[in-house]
Amino acid sequence: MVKVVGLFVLYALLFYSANGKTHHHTFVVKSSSYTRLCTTKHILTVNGRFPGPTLRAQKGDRMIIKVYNKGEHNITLHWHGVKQPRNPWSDGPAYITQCPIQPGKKYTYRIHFTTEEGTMWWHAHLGWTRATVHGAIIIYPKRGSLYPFPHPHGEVLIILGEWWKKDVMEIERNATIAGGGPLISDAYMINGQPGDLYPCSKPGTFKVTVEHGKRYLLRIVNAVMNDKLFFAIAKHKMKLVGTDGCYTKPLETNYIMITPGQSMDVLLEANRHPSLYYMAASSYFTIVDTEFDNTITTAILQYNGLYHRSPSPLMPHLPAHNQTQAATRFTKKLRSLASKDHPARVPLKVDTKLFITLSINLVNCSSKPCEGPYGKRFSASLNNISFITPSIDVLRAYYYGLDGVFDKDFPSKPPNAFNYTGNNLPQNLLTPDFRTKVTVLKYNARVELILQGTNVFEGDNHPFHLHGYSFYVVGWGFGNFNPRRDPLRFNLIDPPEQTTVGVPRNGWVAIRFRADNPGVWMMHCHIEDHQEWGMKSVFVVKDGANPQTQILPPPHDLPEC
Ligand SMILES: *[C@@H]1O[C@H](CO)[C@@H](O)[C@H](O)[C@H]1NC(C)=O
Ligand SMILES: *[C@@H]1O[C@H](CO)[C@@H](O)[C@H](O)[C@H]1NC(C)=O
Ligand SMILES: *[C@@H]1O[C@H](CO)[C@@H](O)[C@H](O)[C@H]1NC(C)=O
Ligand SMILES: *[C@@H]1O[C@H](CO)[C@@H](O)[C@H](O)[C@H]1NC(C)=O
Ligand SMILES: *[C@@H]1O[C@H](CO)[C@@H](O)[C@H](O)[C@H]1NC(C)=O
Ligand SMILES: *[C@@H]1O[C@H](CO)[C@@H](O)[C@H](O)[C@H]1NC(C)=O
Ligand SMILES: [Cu+2]
Repeated sequence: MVKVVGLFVLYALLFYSANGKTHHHTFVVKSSSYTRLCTTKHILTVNGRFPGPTLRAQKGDRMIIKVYNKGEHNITLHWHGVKQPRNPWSDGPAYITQCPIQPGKKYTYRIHFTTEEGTMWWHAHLGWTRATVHGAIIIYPKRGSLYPFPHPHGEVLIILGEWWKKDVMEIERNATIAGGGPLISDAYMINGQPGDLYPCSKPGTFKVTVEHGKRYLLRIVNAVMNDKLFFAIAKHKMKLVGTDGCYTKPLETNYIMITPGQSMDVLLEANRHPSLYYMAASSYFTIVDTEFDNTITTAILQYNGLYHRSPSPLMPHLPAHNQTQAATRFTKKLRSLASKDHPARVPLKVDTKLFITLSINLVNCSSKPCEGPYGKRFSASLNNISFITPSIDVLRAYYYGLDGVFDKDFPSKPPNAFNYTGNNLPQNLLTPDFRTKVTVLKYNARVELILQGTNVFEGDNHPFHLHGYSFYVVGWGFGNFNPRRDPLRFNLIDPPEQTTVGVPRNGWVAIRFRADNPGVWMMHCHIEDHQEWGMKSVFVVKDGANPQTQILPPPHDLPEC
């Protein structure tokens, strides 16, 4: 009898921990009125909120999210950094894994949190809708397990965003027609608020109150469209403990550099003189002679207590916008935790090697003069392929074997070798090839991917995001990747595990992952401009031999094109 009860308890525990809890949410996408920078405008929101609702769960839990599109734009939602094992149907990128949810229509996303732990986020994945349709995802350790760092007294969510006084959908439309760079933003924001340094913004400035002597976990998400940011807190050091939903070795730092798409968890000890301190963010921007949003967003960290007078908050030191040295001084120190409970499972052997160049291109205009440099249009490419978005999704075409939607021969290396990071590159490199090509990977392939930045037209730091996976950043450097010398320096012990990595301007990164998630997964630059110009591609990961390693069947409510 005792044995039976014991077995039952064991079974119940296993069942419970294997399945977790299922959370239900309803997301109503609709237009709402918001006033920022002295101007009122209508923006697309979820449930009328900006930033959108925060999703909270524990590792192993599931979520069912019913989305109703009551707005006037097509939309899809993506769960950024969540692997969605075997279920690309709920991943979200428009025309890659689903057709848009059209105005008046609905779709239910099914999310399964498996290995992720920490801060991630969700956002719309169709053009510029993500400028205002985004929010955080927080995954706590499983019941009965702890953080791999001292327990914080409280947590503070910091969502970095970007604001335009004009309508973002119209800005996108205009830029697409004219072929130039879109209007730069009027402000950056912390939790939807520009902060004290912008007009009409002071009363709304985000403020957090802390107790002296306590420890806080800051969960930072970069949800801006086009800019990498430096973020710092006056007089306070931060201790980085996680990136993109994976733990890191604790890293003490005065500032972080965070690219669009990345999230970072940092510990803050409230151990300074009780007062008011600014948290602030500004752009890390490396392209010369190009206009960018050179403003600073602030929020206030206030110690609880009574002060004789209300002091004005101190400003932190933020590196200058072009301080690549400061950016790399931070990123080069990132290491995964690689502990017994959170091991680094880096593929030590590789059977699939890919080498992909990242270029910004310029193409001739067919009719009227265009607004890009030299009267041309902007474009962007991977291995010289500028991705043409198909009119039905790649996943459906793959699953049902529909012909004519995509080709399977995305090149595994650049079609022509050249000095990728050279100066004054020949003009004929400017024009890419416009195609819808995917890379097919065998199930469980051990993949090494070199992402090589190029100086075609202009080099930039491109934050690359892979859907369906996390990957290990085993190496990086400036200049051209050297296949003989550079692999000797790869870190196969404790490389950072990420889902978005900034490829240094005129440099490269090497990532490794095991292709153990069958499906159709997008990879793209998370600078919105670049991805719209074509700096994106798709991996089709084939099914494994047994049903547990195969893609799930499509849901019955999948939107139609
Ligand atoms: C878009 O272009 C039109 C026509 O040139 C112009 O009137 C409008 O102000 C532009 N909108 C934005 C948001 O730039
Ligand atoms: C950064 O820009 C400033 C001017 O804004 C310039 O003086 C400085 O040389 C630049 N530094 C680097 C590292 O490019
Ligand atoms: C683009 O236009 C330039 C100038 O008219 C011309 O020299 C060049 O051959 C064109 N390139 C392509 C790819 O058509
Ligand atoms: C490539 O270009 C860079 C920058 O101009 C230069 O320093 C380097 O020597 C070139 N490499 C080769 C192999 O030509
Ligand atoms: C890219 O493709 C275009 C069109 O096929 C071709 O003209 C150009 O030479 C290619 N560029 C490179 C760098 O391979
Ligand atoms: C919305 O999506 C449908 C299906 O793909 C498409 O036919 C329609 O043109 C889209 N609407 C807009 C405004 O892009
Ligand atoms: Cu980019």
